[in-house]
Amino acid sequence: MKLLHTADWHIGRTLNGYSLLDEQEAAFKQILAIALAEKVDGIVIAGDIYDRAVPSTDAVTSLDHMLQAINIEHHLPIYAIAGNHDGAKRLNYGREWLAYTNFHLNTLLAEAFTPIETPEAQIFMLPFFDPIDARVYYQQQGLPEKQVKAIHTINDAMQLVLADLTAQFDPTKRHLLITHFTVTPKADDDLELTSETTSKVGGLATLTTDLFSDFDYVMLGHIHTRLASPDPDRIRYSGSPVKFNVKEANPKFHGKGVEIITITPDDITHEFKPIQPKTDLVSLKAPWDTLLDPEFYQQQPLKQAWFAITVQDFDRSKHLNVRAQLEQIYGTIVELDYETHHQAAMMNHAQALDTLSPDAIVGQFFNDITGQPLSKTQQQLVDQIFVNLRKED
Ligand SMILES: [Mn+2]
Repeated sequence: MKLLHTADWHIGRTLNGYSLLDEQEAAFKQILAIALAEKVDGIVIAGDIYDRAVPSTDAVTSLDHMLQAINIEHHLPIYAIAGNHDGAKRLNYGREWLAYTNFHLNTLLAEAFTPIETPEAQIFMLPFFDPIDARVYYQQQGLPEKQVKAIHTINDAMQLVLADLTAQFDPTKRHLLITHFTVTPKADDDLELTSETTSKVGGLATLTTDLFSDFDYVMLGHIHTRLASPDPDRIRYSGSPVKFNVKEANPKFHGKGVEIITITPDDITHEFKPIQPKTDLVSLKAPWDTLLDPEFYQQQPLKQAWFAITVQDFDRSKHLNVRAQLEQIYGTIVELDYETHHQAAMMNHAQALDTLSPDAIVGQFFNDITGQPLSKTQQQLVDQIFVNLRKED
């Protein structure tokens, strides 16, 4: 059996006010083409399908076309769960009908306890939930009040939920999990002896890989880069198909795509398949004169990419219509930042801060911001504040 693993589509998302819908549709076409070329048996969407609980009409229409193409036009099963960005109740609409065409959709915790059965595997689909959802669910299940009240953290909740999932295991099949959380590698093996305490105290807010050890493979959503996968072989993020923020313009974040999971009786493997951006996101940091120098800008994908530009060493008072001038050369600028003389100077000071006294740091800061040293009165005021502070110690 082969599955295509993707997540975090965030349909309807914008980047500093620019719609990403064209970008998302272009990525979708590639996802579908990969699914068909690889002849997968289904497409997994591990949460954050929409960007918001109440998506725009454009987002709804766009996603509708995508899901129709997969499920109706190409008869491919869909295994989708809600993420923290999705409105679980709204997204749930039509769930029972969708199942008739093998569009499997879980948005609520209560739906997670019946796996989808294929001849080779049980596919468990656990949507995003919080500890309160788990309390409500287990209360309804008649769990003793004391145990319900003991659910404080996602870790507490997950231990109960996973125990109930593994209770459904068919030992003749592989056990796959689709879910949407931050999962981190299990702490040092040195801590093994104290794991009883670490899981209760240290692991309060996060989930660690050891919780999922009963599953043969876990397909995650939530973190937008596959490089965050907490277990490189078995517990993986697919990452988002599209770059959503300027931070991801950094080349080290390059490599958006999907994963193809191949499940055989004795092995489960994954393979990354890249997706090319329609409009790339390029981050530049240079002084004003450089940015306007043809020798520099002719090296850039002018008017073809989106640019995030930081103007270094910048004196704002000397230039007008900065954005307009840059846009004329570069095209769309989704983010424009300035690094002033002061900021650059402060960055340099930052290294020296350790060696300065507190009142000297204040003086330095004042000088950096105003370009002038503290006056005698101001200096006395600062001194007095520090004297008072020391007294309070
Ligand atoms: Mn997300």
